[in-house]
Amino acid sequence: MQSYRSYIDGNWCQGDEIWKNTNPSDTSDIIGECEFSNRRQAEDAVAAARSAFPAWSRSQLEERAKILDRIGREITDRRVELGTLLSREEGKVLSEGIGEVDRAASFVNYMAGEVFRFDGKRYASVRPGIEIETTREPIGVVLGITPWNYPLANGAWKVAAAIGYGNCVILKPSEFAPASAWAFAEIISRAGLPPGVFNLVMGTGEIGDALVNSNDVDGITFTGAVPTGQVILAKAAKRQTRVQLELGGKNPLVILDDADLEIAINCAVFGAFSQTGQRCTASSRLIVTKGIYSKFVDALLKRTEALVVGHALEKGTNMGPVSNEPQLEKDLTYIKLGQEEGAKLLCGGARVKRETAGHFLSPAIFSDAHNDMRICREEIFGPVTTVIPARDYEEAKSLANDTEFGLSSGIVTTSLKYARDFNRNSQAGMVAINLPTSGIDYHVPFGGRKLSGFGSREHAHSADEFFTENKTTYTSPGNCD
Ligand code: UN1
Repeated sequence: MQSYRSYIDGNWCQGDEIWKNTNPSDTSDIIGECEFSNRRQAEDAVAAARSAFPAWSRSQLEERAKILDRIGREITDRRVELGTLLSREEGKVLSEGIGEVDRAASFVNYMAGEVFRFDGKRYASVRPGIEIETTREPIGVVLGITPWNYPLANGAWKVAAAIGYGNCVILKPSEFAPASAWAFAEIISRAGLPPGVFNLVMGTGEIGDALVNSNDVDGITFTGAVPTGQVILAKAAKRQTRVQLELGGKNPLVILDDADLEIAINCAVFGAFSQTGQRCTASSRLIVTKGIYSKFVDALLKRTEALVVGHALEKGTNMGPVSNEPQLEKDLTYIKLGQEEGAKLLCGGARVKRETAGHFLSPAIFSDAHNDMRICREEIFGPVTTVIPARDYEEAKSLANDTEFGLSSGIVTTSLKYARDFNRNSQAGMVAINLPTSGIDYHVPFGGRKLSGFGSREHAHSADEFFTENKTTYTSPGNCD
C-alpha cells in the first residue's frame, strides 16, 4: 500500500498518525495511507525553507524555468494515470480528473515562461540627475494550504508561482485528498530543486494551524472555506504576514426572459452540478425572471433528472459521489433545512445506493426559493442549487449582489444592454456572460470580492503581487566614474 509521507528538506519523513485515504465512490477501496506530520516536522519544514531561501532567491532564471518545465512535462505525460488517481480519491468523474491534471500542467508551464518576465521598470525622477527603478523580489517562505476539491491544480498554481518567483514553499494539502498532492510532490522531488525549496507537510487543520502560527513564514496563500480563512487572517495580522485568501461563494446565475433556453440550461446544469457542485465557483443561486421561470424550471428538472450519479471511474457517470462523509452530512443538513425554510425540493437531495458503497447523493434543486433563506445565503459546497424568482432584470441584479460573497457571477441573456450593465454592476471578482459561473483560464487573474477573497489575485502575472515584494531604488550618479 502506498504511504504518503511528508517531504522536508529533501527527505521523505515518516509521520506519527496514519489516515486511510478512501475512495468516495467505493469506501472499501483504500487508496493509500497518509502519514501525518508532527509539530516538530512542521517546524523543520519552515526552517528548511528558510535556510534554502537565500540561494534559491538568487537562482538563475533558466534553472527555475527548466525545473518547472520538467514538472509540467511529467504531469502531462502521466495525465491519464494522475487523472484516474485524482478521480479515485476525490470523486470527480474521469474527464474532470484529467481536466484538472491538464490545468495543473498548464499553470506550471505558464510559470516556466513567466519567470523570464519577472522584471522591473525605470522612471524619471522629479529631482534632477536622479534615476529611479522599481524591482520585485521574492518574499521568502511561503505557506500554501489547499483544499480537497482541487487536490492537484490548486497545489500546482501555488507552488509553481512560489518557486518560479524565487520563494521557498511549504505545501499543506487537505487530508481528505492527499494522494494527488503527494504524487505532485514526488514529481517535484525528482525535478532538480535544491533541498528545502519545496516541502510537503501532511496533516489536518491542526498541523496547518502550527504552520500558520510559525514566526518564520512570510506569506500564506490559502484556498478553502471562509471561517478558516478568517482565522488565518486574524493570526497573520498579528505578525503582519501577508495573506492571500481564495474562499467560498454563493454564486448567482441570472437568467433573463430573453435568454436562449438551451444555453441557460447548459450553464445552470454545469455550474450547479459539475464536480458534484464542489467548486467555489458553483452556481448555487439561479435567479430567473418571471417570463421564462416555469419553462426554465421544467427544462432544468428534466436535464438534472437525466444525470447519471455513480462511481467516478465508471463509464457513463455524469456526476460522481460527494467527496467525503462530513461533506455529505453537511449537504443533507442543508437539504433538510431548505425544506423547513419552505423552498420546494423539486428533485434529488437523497442518498443513492449503487453497487459500491460510496457517498452518492442525487443532485438537488430547490425552486421558489427566497434570497433570505439560509440555503441561499450560506455556502453548501455540494450538488444543491436554488431557483429564485425575480420580477425583472433590475430585481435579478439586486438579488445577485445581495450576498456576503463575491467570487463569481453569471448572466444568460441575448441583450447586450443587460449583459453590459450586469458586468459593470456585479460585485464579483469574475463575471460570466452566457457561460457557466464555473470554469476558469489559467493565464488571467482569479479571485473574489467581499467574503470570497482577500489579498491579491491568483494566477497569471497577477500572482507576482502576492509572491513578490516591490522595491523602489533611487540612484544618483554621485561621484561615480
Ligand atoms: C473553477 O471554477 O474551475 O476551489 C475554478 C475552487 C477554486 C477553483 C475553481 N479555487 O473551486
